[in-house]
Amino acid sequence: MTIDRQAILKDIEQRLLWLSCWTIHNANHLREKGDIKVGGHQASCASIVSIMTVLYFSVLRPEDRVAVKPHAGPVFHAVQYLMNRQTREKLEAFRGYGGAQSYPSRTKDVDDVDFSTGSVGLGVAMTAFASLVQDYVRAKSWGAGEDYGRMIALVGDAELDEGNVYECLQEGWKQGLRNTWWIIDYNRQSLDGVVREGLADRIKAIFGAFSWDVVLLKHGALQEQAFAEPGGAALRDWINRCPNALYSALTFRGGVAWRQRLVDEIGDQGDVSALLARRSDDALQDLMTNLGGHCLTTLADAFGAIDHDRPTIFLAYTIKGWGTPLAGHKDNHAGLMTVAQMEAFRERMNIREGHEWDRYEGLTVAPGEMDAFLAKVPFFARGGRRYVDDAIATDGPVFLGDDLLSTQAGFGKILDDLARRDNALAERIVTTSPDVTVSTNLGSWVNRRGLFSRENIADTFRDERVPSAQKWRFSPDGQHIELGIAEMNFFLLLGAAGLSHSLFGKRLLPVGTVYDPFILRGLDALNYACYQDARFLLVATPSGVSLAPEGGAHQSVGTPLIGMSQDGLAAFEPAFLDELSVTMDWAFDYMQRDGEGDLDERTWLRDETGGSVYLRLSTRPIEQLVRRQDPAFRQGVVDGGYWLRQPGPNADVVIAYQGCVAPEAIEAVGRIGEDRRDIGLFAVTSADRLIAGWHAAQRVRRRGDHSATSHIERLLSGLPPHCTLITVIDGHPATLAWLGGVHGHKTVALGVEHFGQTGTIDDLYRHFGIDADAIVAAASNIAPGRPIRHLGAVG
Ligand SMILES: Cc1ncc(C[n+]2csc(CCOP(=O)(O)OP(=O)(O)O)c2C)c(N)n1
Ligand SMILES: [Mg+2]
Repeated sequence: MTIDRQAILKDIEQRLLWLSCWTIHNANHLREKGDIKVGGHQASCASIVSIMTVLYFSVLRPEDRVAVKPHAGPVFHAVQYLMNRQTREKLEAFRGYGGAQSYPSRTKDVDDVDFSTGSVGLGVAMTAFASLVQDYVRAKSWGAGEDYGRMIALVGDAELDEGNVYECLQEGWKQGLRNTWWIIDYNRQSLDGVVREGLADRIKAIFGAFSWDVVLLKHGALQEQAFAEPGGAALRDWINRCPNALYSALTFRGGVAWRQRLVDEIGDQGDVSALLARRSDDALQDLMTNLGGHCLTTLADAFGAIDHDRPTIFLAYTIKGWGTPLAGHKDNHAGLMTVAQMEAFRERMNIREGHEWDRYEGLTVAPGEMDAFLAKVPFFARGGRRYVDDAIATDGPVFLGDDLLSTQAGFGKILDDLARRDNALAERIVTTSPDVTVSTNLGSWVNRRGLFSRENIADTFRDERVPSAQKWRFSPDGQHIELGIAEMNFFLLLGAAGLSHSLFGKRLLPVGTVYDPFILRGLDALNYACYQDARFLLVATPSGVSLAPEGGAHQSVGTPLIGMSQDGLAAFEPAFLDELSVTMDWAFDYMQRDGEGDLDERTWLRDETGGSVYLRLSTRPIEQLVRRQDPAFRQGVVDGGYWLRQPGPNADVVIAYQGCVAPEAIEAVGRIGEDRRDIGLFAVTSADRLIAGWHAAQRVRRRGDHSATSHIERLLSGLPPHCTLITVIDGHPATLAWLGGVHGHKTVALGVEHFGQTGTIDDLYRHFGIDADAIVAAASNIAPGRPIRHLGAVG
């Protein structure tokens, strides 16, 4: 670094420190919003400003992507503000309605956030999967683009407590992870306190074991200089022996306290005493807080020295609250400078009152010099870094001719059909699965399209002529990414692959298969992927209790409710193959939409914006009693439901079902129909889309457009008031129980509320009361009319 450059970077670092603390202060003390304090995080910002200064203004290139630790959000916004890419209005409204977000958000912020963060640990691992996706895309004939970027995570040290970080380490090692940097803001403080001694040694050992390079940034240049002075070695030893908590406490207390302690413990009246005596109290505080993560030169040298693509972790020692009166206090995580402290801080930072938001306030270099410097910062040289890629046309539904098949098997056959095609759709599909590739029916797709790895790996079993249905050949052309069992990794990969068009300019159509109950294992990562607006098709089997003898531990009860409540995810549970075919074709299109948020005036769904899709499928083979491909059928399937048997005007009973209990519902209708008039049978393909449309139409009506009517309101509008709805699902009954609320019909909701019981499908359906007998009994008990003759035995 030249002297000038160093001065400019120092100025920028101080501007970032000021602006981030001011943004938070402003949101808490100045904005009118009652007396609610919204939390500090000034200390979390202060500990990482030096690192972010060096990265954003010197080291990064436009192709690099960064996940910023959640509580450094204000620093990130300050970086963008300095570059004129964030507005003062948004910063003044920080954490407010329409303002800059507390934690960087791809979807809600306007300033080019690469990866959202917030749930600690996920942004960290996301970078590893983004790197894997980068490798995948660039290995393909259609994937050429800009240079390989480094996927960088700025990590709070407490984030390393999150298990998903280590799950991803193991996966990364298997996949030959590269171009990934994790920079640990090692301030040795979390939310509640100071981290245990010796964490650095554990980190070194763990990351070393997975072939990461570990770079320690413990001391800054000032400290290194002092260590070279007579007595310096003793000072170095003392620092290295000093417990984290004591170091933090002395930092908080300042120069006088340092001197007292150091004199007490290593003051020898000789070299060390002289070394200390040469420094004022302020200079001593500067020296002792000059850790590697706060030294611009040390940081720039360390990042600049990396001339390889191996994954690298930088352990940058920092001080939480560095440069502020909060420095080092163990309670400073949510701490906030008082108005008086902020005043003193303002003066020390050379900020004139009323000029707090001025971009160049308090600079030591001339504004012209700063202008010239900022105009050439490499990271910002190309402007915005959000890419787009053309949408890929779908081929229309692949209809299957089978008479008896499960939706899971149907899914495998449809993918197999797509795999035979030589077109863009087949080319851009990438599948993945957490070690359940074969058991979720992806086998034939993988046989045709191969597994991805950067290097060719032969299929040993095939070469050794061991007969196997699976051709397990790895190559750069492969289109299946095989993951270990960790479901967090699975959802993080879907998240990264589902952002490929935006991150790398090349669209992928990710399809992930998982056991339905284990969605829960990766739930936060699923939520995280949706929050970032990643686009993917999630296919989950087996589901419910219909997996039967497979065992109680694998039953999923609440997943339909997850599908309904997860924002950004349209959930379907088709029963018949034709429904599945229509849904999959629609899904590939829906995943690629990026229109405005206007509501569809037929369904009142937000369909123009698109999103991800979840198919809850079943391993239960079902006789294909429904064979339809006509437009009305297709529309009904996509909108969330259709009449399998239209109710008559005097219907006493309507049976509504979702998913693989269709045969039970159909049988029950046949039996009830003899004794009840006009009975209707309603096939629900997506309770999620039905309820979303209903709620949206209600909102539109409240705003004055009384003509707004949703799909479900139209479908149920002809039912007489006395009609009873009986709903049934192999899942939590609340999924469909709300149907009665649409027009005020009495409802009996059948479903599963307990898990763990094993048995055949017949046993379990009887046990949980979702078989035809139970449906008939419900109709007999509750709906008025003469007794139903075909009641059968109810267990
Ligand atoms: C999954 C999750 N659990 C809990 C929190 C609440 N939380 C926010 S920050 C934090 C501790 C952060 O400590 P660290 O990572 O060391 O950050 P820094 O010290 O740099 O602020 C916690 C527990 C969260 N954001 N995400
Ligand atoms: Mg910390």
